[in-house]
Amino acid sequence: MNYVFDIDGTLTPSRQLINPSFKLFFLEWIRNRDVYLISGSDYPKSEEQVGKEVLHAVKGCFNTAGNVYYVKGELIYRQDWEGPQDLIDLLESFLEHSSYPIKAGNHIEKRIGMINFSIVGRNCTLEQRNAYNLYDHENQERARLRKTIMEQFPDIEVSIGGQISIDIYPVGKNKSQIIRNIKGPIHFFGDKTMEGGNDYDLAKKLHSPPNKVTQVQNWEETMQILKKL
Ligand code: M1P
Repeated sequence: MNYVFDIDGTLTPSRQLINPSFKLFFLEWIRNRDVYLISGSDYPKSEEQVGKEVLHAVKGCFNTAGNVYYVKGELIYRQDWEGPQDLIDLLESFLEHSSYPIKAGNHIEKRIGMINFSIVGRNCTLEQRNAYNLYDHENQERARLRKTIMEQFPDIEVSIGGQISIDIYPVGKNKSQIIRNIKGPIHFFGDKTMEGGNDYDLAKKLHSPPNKVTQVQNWEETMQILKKL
């Protein structure tokens, strides 16, 4: 069995560092197992969050929704994508018209193969991040942005990854694309496996045996489950 873990919300709190005791446990757990990581974030952020030891202990790490692949720190492939100018204009108009009062900066982040967009901005503090997340739960702002983009750009797919942002990429260039690089059955752990979430497309392809999907609420639940495996 291959084990694939999402990072934010599954192995760490969103955009935060891995818990030190969970890290020790996880390093031991992955010994002699075929383990891969997948994130919407880029490789440097994954390294910052889980550390080099974990990234080098797993078989491979897929980043920016599988548009980049690293094995033990070595870049294996990358698929670039420049979003069209019309899309950038639309994101800028969302920013201008959102009634959310805090705009902390770094709202449109171009990554390899995708664009990450956030109304509150990636430069927000942890407090601002949590506050936006609460606002979004109540107002469903990200779900509305997602719907509008997908209606206006049929070749583009949008998913809601972590707490404050949406991930935007060409249709099909979502996390499910990593399957072709992994031989054999896959047990996938993710926190956003519901429709619209950024683990959904991968989870959908793995829903029947011999594959398996486990949806978790947070890293604590992941740890409890791994202890029993
Ligand atoms: O990996 C999950 C998500 O983590 C971050 O989301 P947010 O900043 O909204 O909590 C982003 O890196 C996002 O791209 C990614 O999908």
